[in-house]
This record gives sequence, structure tokens and C-alpha cells, in this order.
Amino acid sequence: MNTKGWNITITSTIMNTGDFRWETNLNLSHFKTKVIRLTADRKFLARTSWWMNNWTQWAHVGMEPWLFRGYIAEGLFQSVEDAENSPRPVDNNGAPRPVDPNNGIWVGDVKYKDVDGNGIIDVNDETFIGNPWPDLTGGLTNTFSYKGFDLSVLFTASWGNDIYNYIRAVNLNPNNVNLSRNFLVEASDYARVVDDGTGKVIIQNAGTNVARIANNQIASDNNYGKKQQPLCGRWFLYKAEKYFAQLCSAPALAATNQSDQGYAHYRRCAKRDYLDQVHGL
Ligand SMILES: [Ca+2]
Repeated sequence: MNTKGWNITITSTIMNTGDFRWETNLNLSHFKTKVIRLTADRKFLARTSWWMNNWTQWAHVGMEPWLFRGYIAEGLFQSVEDAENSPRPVDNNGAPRPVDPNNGIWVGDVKYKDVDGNGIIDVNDETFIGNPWPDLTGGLTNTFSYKGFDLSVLFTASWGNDIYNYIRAVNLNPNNVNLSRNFLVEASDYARVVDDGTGKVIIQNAGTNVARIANNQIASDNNYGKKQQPLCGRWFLYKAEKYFAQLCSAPALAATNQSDQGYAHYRRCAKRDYLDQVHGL
């Protein structure tokens, strides 16, 4: 790998009155790493986890290591016509799954982006959907000294990195209801697929992006294709809009606070995020 970057450190004394002394240290750094060559004779390495479904990161030659890899979700199928006229995931024979409420793709299932434009959703539609490396990291240390006592307060932050919120992905999938687990409140807004009285199948709670509870689990399990993964959770990629702040006291006090403000302001991985990525192989 090749890594290039820079680092700036600014140290200053804010106050020095004899018994009391206040010093600050500001540190900012930026780096970019690129995979130059892999030990194996191949273009990329994939990393998965046995305890995380639908999770993949790639280290690809010429790119930053361990970028998030997955499908792009584009909402839900809104009608039967929408499902019939849109690219659908394929079965093990490479044929698009039928439009069927029990044994195929149906209204309320997740619609994935046909990245290569060939009219079907298969492994070739996987792409790079996020970058875990920050554009900028920083730290600010304030050290207070008074008659032999020291208090050091450290703030750290990062900007520009994507975060894969796996907890959200799992707990927002209503199809996990059989696992007797808790859910996020938003999961209760799962797509209610009903007949509108005229024979037309609609989503009663139109506007939701939470998939229906499917009998066949096709839209959320690993069965629609030999190699591809449906990655129902991959669209829960969130970009940090606010920094993480971590407060650490001096060892004598040992108080730590991890702010969750960043989590509260994540945005859903959007088309723009996808387009921001270099995904050509
Ligand atoms: Ca395709």
C-alpha cells in the first residue's frame, strides 16, 4: 500500500499565572492510502464476517482499502406494474424472479439499482457504496495544571468517513420478527401491501422505505443467486455529518464520554453518496 498525507500540530499556552497553567495542543491530519499490489495474484480481496449477514468490504488494487461493497437500494416496488417493468433479482439460473407475492418479487420489496443496465439484478450490480476512511482527523488536548494536579481533556474528531450502521440495518428489518428481537420504532412502518378495492395492489402506508414482511424472505435472505447477496441491509449506510467527540479526563479521574450525536445525524446512504465513489473496475 502507498500512503500519503500531512499532519499539523499547534501547541500554545493559553494561561500561565504561576500556580495555574493552561496549555492546548491541536492536531490535524489527512491521509490517503492506495492499494498498490496484493500478495495474491488478483485484483481484489473481499472481507466478510461470519456474524454479520450481507457484509462485504473490498481491497481493490488502485483504490483505498476495504471500501464498503453492496447494492444500491432505490426504495420499494410501488405496484405490480412497477415490479414487472423494473429490473428484478435473478434466481440460481440467472432468470429474473417472477412477480409473485409468495414465491417472487412483490410490491413492498426493496428495489435495487441496475448498475450495469442489463435489465436484471445480479452480482454485477454490486458496487462500492462507501468509504470508511476519513478526509480529516483531529484532536484537541487541553491540559490544566494547578499546584501539582493535572487535568487533561481530549477531544477527537473525524470528518468525511462513511459508517456502516449494521445495528440499524438488522433492527429495521421487519422480516427478523421471527427472531424475537427488539426493533427500531421505524420498523413498525413496514410496507402494508393491500388491495385498494379495485383489484390494484398498493402500499397502504405509501412513502415508507421499510420493506414488507415477506413469507418467502426472498428480498432479505441470501437465496436469489448463486453468488450475489441481496444485501437488504446495505442501504443502511450512513455518512457522518457530525464529528464524534470523546472526552477523556486525566487518569486520576478516568471519566469518559462517547458522544452519540454523530449517530443521530447520519443520513441514509443516498444516490449522491454512491455517485461520489469511484466504482470502475
Ligand atoms: Ca444488472
